[in-house]
Amino acid sequence: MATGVSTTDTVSLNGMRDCDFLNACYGHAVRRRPIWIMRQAGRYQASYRAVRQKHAFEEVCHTPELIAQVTTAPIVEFDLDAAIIFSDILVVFPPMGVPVSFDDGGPRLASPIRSASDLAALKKLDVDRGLRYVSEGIRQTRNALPSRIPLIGFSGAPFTLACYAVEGSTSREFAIARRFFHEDPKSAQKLMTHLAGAVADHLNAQIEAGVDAVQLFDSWGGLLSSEDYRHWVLPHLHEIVSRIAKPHVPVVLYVNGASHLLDVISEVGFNVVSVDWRTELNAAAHHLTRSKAIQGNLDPLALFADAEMIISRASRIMETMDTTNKSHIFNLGHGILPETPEESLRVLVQTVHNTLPRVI
Ligand code: 1CP
Repeated sequence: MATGVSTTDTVSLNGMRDCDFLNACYGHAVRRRPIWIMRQAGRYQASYRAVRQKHAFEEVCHTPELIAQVTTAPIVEFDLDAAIIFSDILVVFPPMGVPVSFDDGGPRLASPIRSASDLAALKKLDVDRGLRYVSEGIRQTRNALPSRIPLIGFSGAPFTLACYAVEGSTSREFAIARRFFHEDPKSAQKLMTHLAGAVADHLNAQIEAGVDAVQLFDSWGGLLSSEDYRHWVLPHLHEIVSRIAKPHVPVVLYVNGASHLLDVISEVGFNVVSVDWRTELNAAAHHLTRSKAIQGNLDPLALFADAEMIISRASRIMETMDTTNKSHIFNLGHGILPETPEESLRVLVQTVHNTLPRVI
């Protein structure tokens, strides 16, 4: 099922008639090619590190005033064209009865879900009670942000959430999680259904609180073959998209390592698909027939090159996108790394803003 496609020439949401990011999501003309960066509020910023000196990560995530502050900072500091609400994909777990902590090795779940009985103990997500602080953070961020800047809400996609739920921590291959899908497919499907319901509720609550677009992060979806992605993931993506469908809230899907999944993903009809640096932009444009825009796809490590090389690589991405029939939202292929020089991001944003967008 296709997500809402506007019939007007420009998108008018929250008074954002001329919003380049939202117009690009619908394949409409833009004045300037929009750019935002996954994990744009994070440790590469001196201002974020200063906040984290005083507050633990969890405290920032739970405090609406701090959410508004760190979400707004990269817009002001780097002239980015969209903000993404400061939160984490794992916030859905504690209200389901699965505590999560964060240390230097990444997230840890106290009680991973590895059996039918673990699954039976999993609570239904009550967003109004359990994630009220996210909605309040969105409201305060909306007030703090310049009115021309759209705010993106997000959730982990069900498979990526299932990876963490079963594995209990991060992993390169998520072998424990993928083994669970093969060993106990019935429980795995139940887990996916449970998570898909939670994702839809969480995204709808964010839309109600005032976000202008939503992005689903399927960071580990690329670990699956296209056959398994179709079987285990696709029905749940269809369900989420149909449950959140609003004509003026575009839906973006990010999948890391999606080259082999493009045809499968295309069936859902996301407004925008965000791809990593290994995915060929021409191939993505060719296969994603139902999407209006492609987001991506500079390698986050490319921001460690000198300015000349950053400009050249960014320009090549834009030239390639201009040969396709899709709009382009500039982004990295994955989150910006904590050690990235701030100056590199400034060079990148300037390069994108100084390059004329293709006339549609
Ligand atoms: O020390 C710190 O400040 C914690 C680092 C950190 C940050 C800044 C974590 C822990 N989460 C976040 C914020 C965050 N996470 C955002 C904020 C908004 C923005 O982009 O600016 C977003 C969108 C996320 C999403 C997220 N969290 C994803 C999906 C995107 C991706 O990177 O693939 C995933 C997989 C997570 C889990 C997570 N949370 C934190 C870490 C270090 C991780 C990744 C662990 C891993 O590699 O598996």
